[in-house]
Amino acid sequence: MEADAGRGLGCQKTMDGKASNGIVPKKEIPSCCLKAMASAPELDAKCHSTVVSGWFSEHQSASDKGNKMVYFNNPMWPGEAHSLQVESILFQGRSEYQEVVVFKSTSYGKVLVLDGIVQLTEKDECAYQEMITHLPLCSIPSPKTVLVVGGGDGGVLREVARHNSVEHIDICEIDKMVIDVSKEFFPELAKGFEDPRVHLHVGDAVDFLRRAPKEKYDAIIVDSSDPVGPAQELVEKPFFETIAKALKPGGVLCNMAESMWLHTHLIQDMISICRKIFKGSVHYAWGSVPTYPSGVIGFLLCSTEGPPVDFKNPINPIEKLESSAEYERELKFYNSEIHSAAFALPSFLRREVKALVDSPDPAQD
Ligand code: SPD
Repeated sequence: MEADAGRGLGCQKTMDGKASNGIVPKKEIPSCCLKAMASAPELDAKCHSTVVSGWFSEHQSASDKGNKMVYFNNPMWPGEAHSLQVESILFQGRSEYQEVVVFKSTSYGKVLVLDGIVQLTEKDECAYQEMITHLPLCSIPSPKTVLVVGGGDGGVLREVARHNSVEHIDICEIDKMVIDVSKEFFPELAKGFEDPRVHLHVGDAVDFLRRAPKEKYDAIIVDSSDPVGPAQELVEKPFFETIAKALKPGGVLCNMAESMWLHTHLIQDMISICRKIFKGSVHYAWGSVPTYPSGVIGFLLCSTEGPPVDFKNPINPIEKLESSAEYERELKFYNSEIHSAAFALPSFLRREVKALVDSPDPAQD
């Protein structure tokens, strides 16, 4: 389905071609995010992606109030505009869970947008997928069983597949439309699904983890969208508890953990919750992704009680894998130096993180 750039995406069509009225149900915001959005009065803001005059603006949500278009701030980053120039809209559809848009930008290649929020662009996806995958997998000696939560575009699978020690990869993605759209428009990411070690489960990860065998995984990677909409439960305590149970002793979690510039309270909450649940260690790392709000994204790294994990000094360095014959695609962002550097926190974040945790871990200092 092709649509012109320069026109609002208010008139939606579902993937099966049925027209929809474009009304998105009101979204409940979790308490941790309410703190982050304390200054946003638009609780009824709708998450429509919007293209106006050839520009996609992530901050905007459009609402038609009596024939007058009113634009709201996105509750996750009030008062900011993140825009990309649009060459053409390649796909727009509405799944059971969210609005899915793919467009071609003039400077970042193709862009995947869910509920009005940029998930990836062809130009900078490498930074996010490589970091969220290799930070955990290079921190343990020989990862064998891995679970990816979300990650329906396949980019994280592509990165996990670099690790020869891995024997089994489960992925639980709730939205099949994301997988289908990625296979069609982002083959460089979706090729991750082709690896024979991958087992795809389309469904709710909260449910999947509740039913997961105890101590099954060496590593769990939570590659979710922001915690508004389908990913809401993925930053809450019960979810982290099921993750800890599904990990082996000394197993690791890497969870997408937003921007230190925009979501300090959410980060504090996540660290605080995880410090109670993960008896090994809990750390925050970050990296640069230019098309995410504020240009950075964080990762929460936790380990369960068991063999200690030294997150800051990779025991399973990627450079060792890079020299192996099966290594096809060059890494663009991640290396062992970036790995260690990712744990260095700016002074303001160090202070804020330290102030909230119950028993500060000296390693965070
Ligand atoms: N604010 C956007 C955060 C998006 C994180 N998920 C991206 C999915 C890429 N595999």
